[in-house]
Amino acid sequence: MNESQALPLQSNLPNLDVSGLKSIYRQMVLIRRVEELAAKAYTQRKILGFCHLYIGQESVAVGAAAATSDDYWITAYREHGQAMAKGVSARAMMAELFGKRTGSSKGQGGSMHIYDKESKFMGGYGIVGAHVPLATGIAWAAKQRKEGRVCVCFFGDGAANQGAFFEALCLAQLYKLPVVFICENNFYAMGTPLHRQSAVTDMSLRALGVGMAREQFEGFDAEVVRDRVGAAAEFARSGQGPVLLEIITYRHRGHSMSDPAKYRPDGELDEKKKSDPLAITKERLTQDFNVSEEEIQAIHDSVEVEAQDAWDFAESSEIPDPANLYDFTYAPDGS
Ligand SMILES: Cc1ncc(C[n+]2csc(CCOP(=O)(O)OP(=O)(O)O)c2C)c(N)n1
Ligand SMILES: [Mg+2]
Repeated sequence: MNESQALPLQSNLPNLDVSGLKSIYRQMVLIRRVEELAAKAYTQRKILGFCHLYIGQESVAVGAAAATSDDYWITAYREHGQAMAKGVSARAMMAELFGKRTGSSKGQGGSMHIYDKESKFMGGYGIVGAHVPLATGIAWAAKQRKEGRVCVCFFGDGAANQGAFFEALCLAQLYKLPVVFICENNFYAMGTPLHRQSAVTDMSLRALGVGMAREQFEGFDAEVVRDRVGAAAEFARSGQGPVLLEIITYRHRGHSMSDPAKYRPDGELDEKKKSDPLAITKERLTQDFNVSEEEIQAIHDSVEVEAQDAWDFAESSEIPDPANLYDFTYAPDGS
């Protein structure tokens, strides 16, 4: 029997002070507001194509970013919140969604293909599970270059049933690569509930087949996510090998903009909203750090200004020139 290793109980990250927690709260509020505006823009046909909102899952991205700000990230198509948590501005995000030249992918990627080399955000990907082997490759490169960085790879519960996922885990463990695989279990793959996708519903158990360290936890509290992702990153960074984290979360909206999510059992959404990540962190700020309602309101006010500015910036930016259609697909000069 080769049971996988347990993670260290706590990361070495210092506890967050009030300003650290406020910044986590502001980031989550900003992501939610930008997503709400994206939904509005979509219904006005300012955003075309697919659009998968992250509302309800903000604590996962923002908590993870607080632990791995200088590491590589790669993810799937529900990535607006992850890209912003990692460093993509609200302006560059909204402009990309609007298909404008000022967007993070020069308006040529769209919702599912946000990319930002500078913040080491290695992209969103539309093919379920296909980016997981890329994470293994990025970690391989980081190890060869002795960068001391890990690759954090996000994917869904549905993706954890895909073939390439298993191959990527197998190789990452064999070579002890610095990857933190994060399965964001939001209990649905499109309209299919978890128990109808997989006989094993503890997705962290996928690690056992390749001898990988694993952990499963609830991710509604951004501070908990920061601590556990921090512990996993320290483990991977120190050369002990990759880790599979299953983070329990929930999406408040449908799979994409065309999904009214009628397949949920009655009352489920209301029940899950009781663990809304924003409410949890707000309560911590007001109860434990005595932050006043006025200060909370000031955060929301400044977010409103930033989100509206992003909308205006996106709307007033130019569309890409068709002459550039085939540019940016391959790196110039093989660089
Ligand atoms: C290989 C492949 N198969 C099917 C699809 C269609 N598809 C898009 S999203 C999705 C569900 C994935 O669910 P999950 O991995 O749980 O991510 P979530 O949407 O919940 O974030 C499916 C089946 C696809 N894009 N790629
Ligand atoms: Mg899912």
